[in-house]
Amino acid sequence: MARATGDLKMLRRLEKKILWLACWMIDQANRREKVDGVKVGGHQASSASMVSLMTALYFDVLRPQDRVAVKPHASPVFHAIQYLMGNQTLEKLENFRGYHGAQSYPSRTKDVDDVDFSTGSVGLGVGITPFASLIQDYIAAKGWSVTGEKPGRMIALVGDAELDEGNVYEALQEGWKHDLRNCWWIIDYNRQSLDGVVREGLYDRIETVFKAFGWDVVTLKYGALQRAAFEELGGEALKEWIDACSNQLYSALLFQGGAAWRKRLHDDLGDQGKVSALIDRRSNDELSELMNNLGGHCLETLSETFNAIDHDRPIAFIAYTVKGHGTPLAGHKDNHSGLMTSAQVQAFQEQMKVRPGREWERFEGLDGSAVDIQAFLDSVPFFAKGRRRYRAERIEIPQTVAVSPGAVREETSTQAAFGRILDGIGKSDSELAARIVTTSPDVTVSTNLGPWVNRRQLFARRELADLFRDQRIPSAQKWDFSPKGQHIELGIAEMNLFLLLGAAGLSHSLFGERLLPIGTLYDPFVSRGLDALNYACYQDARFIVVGTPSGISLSSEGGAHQSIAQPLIGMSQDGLASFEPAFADELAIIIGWAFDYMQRDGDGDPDEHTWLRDETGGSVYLRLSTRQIEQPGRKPNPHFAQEVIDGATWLKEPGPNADLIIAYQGTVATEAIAAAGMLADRRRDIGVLSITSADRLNAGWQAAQREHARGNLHALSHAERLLGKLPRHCRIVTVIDGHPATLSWLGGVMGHKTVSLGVEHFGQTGTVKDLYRHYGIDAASIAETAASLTSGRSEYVTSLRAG
Ligand SMILES: Cc1ncc(C[n+]2csc(CCOP(=O)(O)OP(=O)(O)O)c2C)c(N)n1
Ligand SMILES: [Mg+2]
Repeated sequence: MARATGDLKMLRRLEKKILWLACWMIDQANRREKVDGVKVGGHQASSASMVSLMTALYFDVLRPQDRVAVKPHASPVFHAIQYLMGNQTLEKLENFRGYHGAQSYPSRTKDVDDVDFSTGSVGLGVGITPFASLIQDYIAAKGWSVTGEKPGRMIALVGDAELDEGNVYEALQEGWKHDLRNCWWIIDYNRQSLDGVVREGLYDRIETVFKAFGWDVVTLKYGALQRAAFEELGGEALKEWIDACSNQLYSALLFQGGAAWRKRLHDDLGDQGKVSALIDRRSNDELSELMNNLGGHCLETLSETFNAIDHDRPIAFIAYTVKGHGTPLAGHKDNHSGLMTSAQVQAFQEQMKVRPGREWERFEGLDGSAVDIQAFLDSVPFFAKGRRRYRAERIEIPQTVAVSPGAVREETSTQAAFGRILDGIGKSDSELAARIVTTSPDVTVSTNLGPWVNRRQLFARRELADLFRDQRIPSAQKWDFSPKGQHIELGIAEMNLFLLLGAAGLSHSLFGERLLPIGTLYDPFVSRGLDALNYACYQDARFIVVGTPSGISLSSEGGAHQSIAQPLIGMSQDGLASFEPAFADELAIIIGWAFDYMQRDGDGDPDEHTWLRDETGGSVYLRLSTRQIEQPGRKPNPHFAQEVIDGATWLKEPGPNADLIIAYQGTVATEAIAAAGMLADRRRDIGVLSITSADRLNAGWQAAQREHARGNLHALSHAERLLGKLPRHCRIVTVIDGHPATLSWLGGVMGHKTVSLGVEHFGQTGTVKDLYRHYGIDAASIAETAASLTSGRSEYVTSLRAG
């Protein structure tokens, strides 16, 4: 129940104010001078649809530990609420959708008003809430909860068309497996999407689906006014009519208003005495108000229903609403991007009793005293603790991680080394080991997380022993589930992996407890979860994602399992530092660095050594391989370690007269080294550049160039330092088991002619040798390419082939 009847009155005032502010914000944004001919936009109708729901939630139902993903197009409503509470500035509202203004879609990173989850790509805000709840449970199970609160509810305010997104159902299924608690999805069931009105009968589908996954379904169909009318004589007939009415017709009548309702109801219900009298007792305005009084717009109903929930089972609330409710846009099927005209805004303003010039004033047009309203706002529980952004202590990284001698063998793959490094950490009782949480979409064993999981076990809210072990059936995997476990095993859906990494990677900020999440998946399937990866990065979640195996080096698996574009994804994804080391010693250094990088949150100036913004930190992507290759057997030193992190190091330093260098990234190191060997008798000074991160090498170069443009001519990036000492005539051949564009930019750094080898077309089945030859990344092809760049080509190529 709302706290008191007086509160309900107050909620109604706030509802009116929030609707006004949201509509005015969008209106003003669209009245700003268009400098570049691009419309500003905004969603008055989508916002209006959610005003009552959000008023009830934020001013009555929510508690500080609750976390909310707000439907993207209700961003103005959210900002209006925060503005009323003094958490959003007038300047930013006036500049909604403008440069440094309040964001079009709620953004954790770009908005100042305590956004819990960013939204924008429909379905993802919905999908992250079950995973946030799982992480909340995980933290509680470890006895860590810094807030000491009872668990928060992870709430998604869902546009009904968001339920078209497949990731929503993937999340439902995964939630069921993990015994999901404390998760509410409140569906703004306005039966409209962007292009129009949704299919009839959607309600039944939605209800059935949720129930199938073990959710409670609570329907908010009729408001208090409607329920009262149904109790009147003839009310039953009216209810039956409403229930039978199609979405299209209901919307159209809502748009047309009272007179249209009267005519239609009379036409359909005929002269049925009682119900006709029920209709005739009401004026057109009253009739319209009655038909608009759906559950999702009735503060009383909303408040009562939400506050009455006394359990932690997941709930889908289906709240019937009207898109554009309370505005002239209500119900029209084209209203998604529709904006009120000037005349409509003027009339709306008069109706809201907002005097010209006072449009932004917080209490303008509200009845009741400003002192009383302010006193009410000051007492709202949700805002009582101020901004709910936590910080967590930094977890120490033992030096041994970056050295990990156990990971290095004479011959090994980066994937095997990864497994050994994690296993080594798992053996220790360090704080680092305790804070790592791993996860994988059904590829735990095949991505080499197995040894770590055997040590650290699987997480579940309830204990579940490994039946095979109990039955003494030999198996390499010892999988006990318990609240102590540190691995969260997921089903195959990669979207869920990235949503979970997103939620776990925000744990320090959402729950005040640092987790160091590591997720593994097959590299090509990074694409399957790409939007959720982007979403996690956009929210500044912190995690390590390991794509393994990768490339055509996964030779016998064929084109469907061999990744090509992933190095470019790694380079272009903001918030993600990508590495593809060739050797185990490099990988150990990178992992040690990554644990630290994930925990950084400064915002100082770029590092003058690399010109990267390393103070801010971010997430890390490791592209690894199952291909076993001979290891160089080096002794790591600090200089080498720094270069590995900066993105490149000379495997073979070029001589003073080098006319060729071979630059490689990843497991084709062996081919690059062999090619250099084949060429060495003619080209003593040949260099081999080992690139551990095209991403960071490139980013440092870009940053230094920007610094040059600003007039700092001393800015020198790592790439410039490495390539700057090469003679001008020197050629570069680059090679990668991935798209060649990953490295082709190296030619632009100092203007050296460059040829880039790699994979551009879908892979094949075969041996590594077959495939490297087919795609021209074997040693002979590299050497041939090098030869073609210099004089005396034909004779030289002949000798190479003969050799
Ligand atoms: C992944 C994705 N695809 C497309 C869009 C474009 N889009 C924005 S809103 C919308 C329809 C939303 O309808 P609904 O969720 O019912 O919200 P309503 O506007 O009715 O409140 C679409 C298709 C988007 N934001 N994200
Ligand atoms: Mg809708």
